[in-house]
Amino acid sequence: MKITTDRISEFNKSNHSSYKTELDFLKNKLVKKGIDTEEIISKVADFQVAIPSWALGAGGTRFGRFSYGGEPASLEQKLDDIGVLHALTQSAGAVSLHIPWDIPKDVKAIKEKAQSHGIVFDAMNSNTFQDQPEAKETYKYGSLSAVNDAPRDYAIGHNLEVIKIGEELGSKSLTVWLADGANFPGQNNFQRVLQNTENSLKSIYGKMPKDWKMFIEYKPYEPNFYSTVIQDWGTSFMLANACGERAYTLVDLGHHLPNTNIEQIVATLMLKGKLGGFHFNDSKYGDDDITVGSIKPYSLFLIFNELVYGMENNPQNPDLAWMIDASHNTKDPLEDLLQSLEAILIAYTQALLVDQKALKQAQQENDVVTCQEILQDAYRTDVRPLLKAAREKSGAAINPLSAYRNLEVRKYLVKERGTKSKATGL
Ligand SMILES: [Mn+2]
Repeated sequence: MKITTDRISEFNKSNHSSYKTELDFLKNKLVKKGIDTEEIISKVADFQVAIPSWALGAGGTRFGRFSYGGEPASLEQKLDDIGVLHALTQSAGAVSLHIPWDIPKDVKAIKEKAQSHGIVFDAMNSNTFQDQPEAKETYKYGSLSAVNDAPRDYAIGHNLEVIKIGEELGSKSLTVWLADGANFPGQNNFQRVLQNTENSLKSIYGKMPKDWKMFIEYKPYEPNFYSTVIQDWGTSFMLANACGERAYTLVDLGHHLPNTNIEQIVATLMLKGKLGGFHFNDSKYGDDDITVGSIKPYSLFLIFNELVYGMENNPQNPDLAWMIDASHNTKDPLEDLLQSLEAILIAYTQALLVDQKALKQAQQENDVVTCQEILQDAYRTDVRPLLKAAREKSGAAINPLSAYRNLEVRKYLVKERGTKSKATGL
C-alpha cells in the first residue's frame, strides 16, 4: 500500500479550519515571549526518527503473543509499512534493521523499495541474545563475554556479518546490545566477562569501516536477573572509550531501574561527546516496551530539554541516531508508532520552547522557583498546532492518526496479507 501526496492533501483540506485558529492563537502567545515560531516549525519538520523493523508486527511477552491482522511477513512489507508511517508524518524516514530477522535476499530491490518510500537505512542491530536454527555455537552462557573462545568468536563473526550487510544497504552504524550476564551469583567472574566483552568489542570496532560508528547499549537486568555485563551507562561509556572515538553510548529509555535520572545521564554523555544513539519507549516498571509518552510525559520532556541543550551547546557530540524501540501486544502496531512519533515531537517542541537565557539567569541567581516555572511553562504549553504546521509544511497529514483510520490502512493490509501473517523475528 502506498499513500499518495494527493490523498494526503485531500485529507488535509477537510481538516484545515480549526487548526489554523489554534495555530494563530499559539503563535501570538509565543511571539510575545520573543519565540521564533517559524524556526521551531522548521526544526520539528526536519526531525526524523528511525523505525525498527521489529515494531511493525504485534510484539509479545513470554506468556503469549496476540497477532494483529495484516502484519508484514517480509522485509519488503516492513518497508511498505514504514512507508505508510513516513507518508503520514514525514518524520519516520529511516529504518533500523535487525539481523538475522531482516537479511535482504535482493539488496538492490530492497534499496529501491526503501528509496521509493523516502527511507534510509539507519543503525544495524546485531542479535546474540538467541540461537538461530542453523547456529554452530550457542549463546546460552554468553556471546561477546563468553568464557569459551568458540561462542565468543562466533558472536564477533556475526557482528562483522551485520556490518557487511549494512554496508551494502548504505547504513553507517552498528548497535550492539548484549543480553550477556548471569542468573545466579557465582555464575560469572565479573572481571573476566567484562574484559572478554571489551576485547570482543575492540576486535569488531577494529574491523568496522572508517566512516562507521558503534553504539553500545546498556541494560540493568533481563533476560538475566542477577547481573548484566553491560549494566549501565558508566560501563557502556568505559567500553566506548576503550574502543575508540567512533564508539558511543546508546541510551534506551526502558533500560534503567525505576526513578533513574535519565536526563542527567544524557547531559553527562553529551558533555563528553559520547552520546551516539537514543531509543524511545515508555515504562512503568522496567523494560515495558510501551508507547512513548504514555506513562511519563514529563520525564520525556525533561530528557528532551537536556537533548536540545546538548544539540545546541555540545558540538563535540555527534548527531544522534533516534529510534523508537517498543513492541507490545495490544494496539495496532502502526497506530502505536504514530502515537509514539507524536509524543516524541511534542516533547521535542516543548523543549525547544524553554527560555534557555532566562533559565541560565535564574540558575545564576539561585532562583529555584523561577527555574521550575520556566521548565513547566514550556511543558504546559499545548504545542500540537505547531506540530500540525510542521506536518503541513513537509507534506504530511495534519492529523496522521485520523488520516490512518480515515484511509482504512489496516483494513487494506489485512485484505492484502491476510489475518494470519506474522512479522519475521516475532
Ligand atoms: Mn533499545
